[in-house]
Amino acid sequence: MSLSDTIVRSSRRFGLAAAVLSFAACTAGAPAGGGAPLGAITPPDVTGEEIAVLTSPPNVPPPITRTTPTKMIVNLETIEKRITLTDGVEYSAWTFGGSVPGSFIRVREGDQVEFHLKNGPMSMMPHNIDLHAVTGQGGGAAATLTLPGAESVFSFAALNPGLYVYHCATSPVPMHIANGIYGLILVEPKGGMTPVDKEFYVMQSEFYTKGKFGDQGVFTLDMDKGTDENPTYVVFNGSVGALTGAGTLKAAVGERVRLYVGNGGPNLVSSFHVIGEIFDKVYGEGGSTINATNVQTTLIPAGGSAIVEFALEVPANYILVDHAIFRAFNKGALGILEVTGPENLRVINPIQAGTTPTPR
Ligand SMILES: [Cu+2]
Repeated sequence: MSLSDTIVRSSRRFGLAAAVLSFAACTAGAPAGGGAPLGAITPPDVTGEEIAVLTSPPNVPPPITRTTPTKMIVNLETIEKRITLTDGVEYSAWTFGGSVPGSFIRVREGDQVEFHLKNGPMSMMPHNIDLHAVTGQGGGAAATLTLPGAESVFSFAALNPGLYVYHCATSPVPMHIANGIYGLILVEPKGGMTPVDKEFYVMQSEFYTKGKFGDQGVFTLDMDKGTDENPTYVVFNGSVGALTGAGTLKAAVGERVRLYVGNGGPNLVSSFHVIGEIFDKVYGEGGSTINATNVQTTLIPAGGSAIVEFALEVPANYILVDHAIFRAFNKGALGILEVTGPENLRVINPIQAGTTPTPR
């Protein structure tokens, strides 16, 4: 089935009138012609300007060392492209910046962000962006509905520190999100994040395709499975094995690691766990406060996030999972953090393997 077939069927399912109304609501308040906002405001405490460094998962832009707010220019493009969910399984995805999840954005509390959203010239669909870090209509969606080949611009104040999901909110919203068009934006607190040795960007999400896990072919969204919340794939960073093999995350004994973890959904809540580790600190639900210590598994709601930190005491292959465990071993939500360095037998000591039966 083609993309256009899918959207027509989807519109029928949602009710075309509702889809059109919703679409109109999304465009209300957008600047005429989708151009730059009238009367852009620069608060008196905002000085200079920077172009935001954007990174593809699992990479995170460098920490912000500025101590004063600036005008931060973000350039992000929606790109429709085919991605690989697993060997022999392709999916016609919609992305921010060409990756699933989309580019990681890092700004500072107090920054005035000038956001440029381009929609790639090869796109078939309009797209917009709802950043959960934004206060105001649609989190920016109302100001950014962008046709293929066009660009929208809006500005917002980064009022609240935290780790926020962003996603496309063009109607039908579930279809856009299910097709992979989401990512994370970190608003660093004014005092900055505590320094750590390694930071990684991990985002869980689901894909809904006809048939079973591993069935070969090129797929688009199966709206019935999406509505039933019955995903074929549950993955970290957009594909089965994105964080294993060549994509394995790497760190060393003695280092402190911070994971910025998001959940694009569109439906499931993640029971995020790292096998063999304990989260020393959790910024629950991606807020700016460490509200839990010594945590085994943290819940990450659909459209939400968490920041977890831990020290590495011994070498191991630590395994990132959604501890709703069939999702990890049967649907793809599994990654590896490979840690090398000296053993510490006080921390863990394999004394005797029970692989040889002892005579009775
Ligand atoms: Cu979209």
